[in-house]
Amino acid sequence: MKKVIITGVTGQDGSHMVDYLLANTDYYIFGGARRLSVSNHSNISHIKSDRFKLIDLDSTDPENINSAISSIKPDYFINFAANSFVGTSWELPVNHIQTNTMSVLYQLEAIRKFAPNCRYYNAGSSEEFGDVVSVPQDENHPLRPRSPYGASKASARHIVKVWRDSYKIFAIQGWLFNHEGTRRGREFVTRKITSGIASIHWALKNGESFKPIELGNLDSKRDWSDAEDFVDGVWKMVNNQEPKDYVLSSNETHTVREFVELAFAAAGIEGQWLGSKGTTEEVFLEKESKKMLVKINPVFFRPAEVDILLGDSTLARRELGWKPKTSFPDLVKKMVNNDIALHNK
Ligand code: F7E
Repeated sequence: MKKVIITGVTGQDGSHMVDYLLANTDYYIFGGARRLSVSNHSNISHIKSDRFKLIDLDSTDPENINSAISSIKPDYFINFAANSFVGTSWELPVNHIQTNTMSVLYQLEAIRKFAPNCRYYNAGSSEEFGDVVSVPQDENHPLRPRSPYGASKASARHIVKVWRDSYKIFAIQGWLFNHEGTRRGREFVTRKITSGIASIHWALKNGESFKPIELGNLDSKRDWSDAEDFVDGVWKMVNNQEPKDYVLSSNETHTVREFVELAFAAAGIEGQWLGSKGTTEEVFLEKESKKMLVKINPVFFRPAEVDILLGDSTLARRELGWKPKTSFPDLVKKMVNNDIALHNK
C-alpha cells in the first residue's frame, strides 16, 4: 500500500487533503502536525479511518524530518505546513523563512537521501507574483513578492526547482491563488467577515447589541476559490507524468468590498455603504436601523499590499483535466451558512 506524508494536517488544506485521499485512494496517510500544549485538532477530529495516523512533525527540525522520511519512506510528501498569514509576516520574518523556506530544503535533502522516488509537492502561492506586471497571472508571470511571506514562498520555489533539476527528484510547487472554506482560519479576511456576520446575525435575531466587523483595505482584489477544489488540483499535479508547476485559480477577481456585500446578503442582512469610498471614514450600515455593520480600522492595512490577483489556470485545466466546482457566490454562501450554524451551538 502506498504511503503519503501530509504536513500541516490540522490546517485547512492538510485536513481537506486527508479527506480527499481517504475517499479517492486506498493509500496510508501519515498526517504531520507540530505538538502544541493546547490541541488545535478541530479540522481533523472527524477522521476515524485506520488508514490515517497522526505523527509529530516539526518542519523546522531537520533531525525530525530525516527520521520521519527515513523510517516511513513515503511515496508522496505533500507539504502544507506553513506560516500562511501574510499580515503578520512583517512582524515574524525569520519565522516565515524558517517555516516556509528552510523546511523545504530539509525535506528535499531528506527525500534525496532516504526516499529518492518520493513525489514531493510544496504549497506555493499567488503572493509570489506580488506587485504584478500583467493581469491575469499565469505560470510565466515573474516572481515579484511584496511581503516576507511572498519572499519565503518564492525562495522555496527556487529550491524546489534546483533539487528537481539537480537530483531528478519529482518535486513541484503549484501557484495556488486564495482558497477558502469552512475550515479557514478566522484571521483571513473571508472567514473574518463570515464569522463576524454570524455573530451579528444572532445578535440581531436576539435583539442584542454587537460590535461592527473591523477591516482594512476594501479595494484589494483577490481570486478566491474553494479549498476542497484545490486539493483535487494538487493531487492531479503531483500525479502528473512530468514534474511541472501549475497555477490553480478561479480565473475571477473580486474586491473585499464585494465579498462583504455578498456575505451580508447571504445572511439576509441588507446593508449600504456610507462615507467616501476608499477612506477610513467609510462604513457599511444596516439599511433600516443604520446600525454599523463594518468599519475601517487602519491597523489592518499592510505595509505593502498586493493590489490585484487574478489567475489564469488554463494550463492546469487543459493538461491536468482539473476544474473548480464551486462558484464564488456558492463559496460565500457556504461559509456564511456554516458560521451561522456554528454560532448557534
Ligand atoms: O487577505 C485584505 C488584505 O489575509 C486578503 C493566504 O492564504 O492567500 C492568502 O493571503 C486581502 C488582502 O489573504 C482585512 O489586505 C482587508 O489584500 O485573507 P487575507 P492573503 O493575504 O491574500 C494567499 C494566496 C496565500 O498564499 C496566503 O497564505 O484582504 N484585507 N481587510 C484584510 N485581510 C485580513 N486578513 N484582515 C482584514 O481585516
